[in-house]
Amino acid sequence: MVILRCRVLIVGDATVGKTSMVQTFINGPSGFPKNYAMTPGCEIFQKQVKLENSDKVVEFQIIDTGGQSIFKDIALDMFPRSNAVIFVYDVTSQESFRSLQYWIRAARDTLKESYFTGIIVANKTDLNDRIRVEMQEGASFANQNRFEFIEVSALKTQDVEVPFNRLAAIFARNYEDRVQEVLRFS
Ligand SMILES: Nc1nc2c(ncn2[C@@H]2O[C@H](COP(=O)(O)OP(=O)(O)OP(=O)(O)O)[C@@H](O)[C@H]2O)c(=O)[nH]1
Ligand SMILES: [Mg+2]
Repeated sequence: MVILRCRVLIVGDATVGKTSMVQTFINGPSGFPKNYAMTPGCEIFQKQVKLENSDKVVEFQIIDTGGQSIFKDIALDMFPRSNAVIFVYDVTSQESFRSLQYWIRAARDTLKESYFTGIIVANKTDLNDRIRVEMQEGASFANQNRFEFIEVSALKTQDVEVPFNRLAAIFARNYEDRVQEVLRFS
């Protein structure tokens, strides 16, 4: 069995549901926090994802950052130490969607682009009657930035594992490509 370690940073404005998404991914529906508790700085979690039809396991080190503005510098410090970034916005908040431009620019400024995989996650899709950012808008923004786009609801534990499964697949494929490259030149 091959274990690939991937450090993934979760960023986005305060209250978009970063912690809720991470907790439901790790612990299932019971992980959904009952009350809002801002993440003070950052918290690190670990979870393994086994790839289908493969001997590979991706071990995620998940860095859940606090989106409140006083913690932004802490999140920025984490970028160079990450292999992948999940950018989260809240579908009921235009402002959280616009903020992704800031987070993406920060990522591009500090990460070596070739080693950085990004995914855009639209959270709180259960709040259908309060949607302010249409799915199409999110999807085309992700497309312009060459990131994948995934809609989730942490509250309903709906599709919270999808971003991590996608990252695991991309990460394993990049690893295979690098192995092939090394073999070609050896
Ligand atoms: N309706 C709904 N509410 C959600 C969802 N995800 C999170 N929330 C609520 O949104 C609020 C903020 O959730 P958090 O997960 O703490 O947000 P965060 O992005 O980690 O916030 P910071 O740590 O301050 O950056 C809480 O009251 C959650 O209950 C969701 O999918 N649907
Ligand atoms: Mg949080």
